[in-house]
Amino acid sequence: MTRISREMMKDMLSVYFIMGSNNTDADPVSVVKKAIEGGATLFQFREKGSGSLTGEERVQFAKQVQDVCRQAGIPFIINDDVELALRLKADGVHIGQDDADAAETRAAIGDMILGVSAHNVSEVKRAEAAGADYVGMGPVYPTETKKDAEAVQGVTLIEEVRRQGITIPIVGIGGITAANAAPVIKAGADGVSMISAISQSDDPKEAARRFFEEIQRSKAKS
Ligand code: TZP
Ligand code: MG
Repeated sequence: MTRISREMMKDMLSVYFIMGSNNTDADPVSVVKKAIEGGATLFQFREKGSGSLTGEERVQFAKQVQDVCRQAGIPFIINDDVELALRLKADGVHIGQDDADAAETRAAIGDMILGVSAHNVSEVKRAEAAGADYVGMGPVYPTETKKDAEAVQGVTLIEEVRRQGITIPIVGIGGITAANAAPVIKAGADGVSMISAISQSDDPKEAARRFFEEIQRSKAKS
């Protein structure tokens, strides 16, 4: 295998759906299925926080979701668990600043996709140098989903990263809906990621479809 190209990565980041079983009251596997039917382009398995599955139950759930992603041809990324990602032969891993060292993670996963959360320009530069394929930046808007999220930053940090000529693929995160996604792309992001706007929608397929249309439109303009 070889590392994913930047062009492909930027395409995949368009509608990056993230979810764990505790982010929905519906059947989580069917929510993922519907999100992909609607247009999600990438999926992150993020099974953490109160009420989340643990141990073998978590692993079995991950495998089910991975199957759904495989059948749909959508890459399956695992949040913060290199061991599980290697065990399941996932398509990638996403780590936060407090989770693991990005360079060590890159060494452990070979050419799998590596995403790193970054909250300022120097974290973006370090992630890029350590071999990240993309950075997640946020929270762009206020979020109810991540209780320990950093301060809301709007789109100014994404603009600043691009102003400095940094070209790593970027995905915005935090409180993003189809209605407020356009400024994130305009600022220089290659896509948006979301949990609740899809996972808590009564119609996850339609919610994902709206994101997809909005992002296609915004990318065509930028
Ligand atoms: N990291 C920063 S904000 C956030 C994460 C995981 C939560 C995003 O969830 P939502 O529901 O899309 O605001
Ligand atoms: Mg983390």
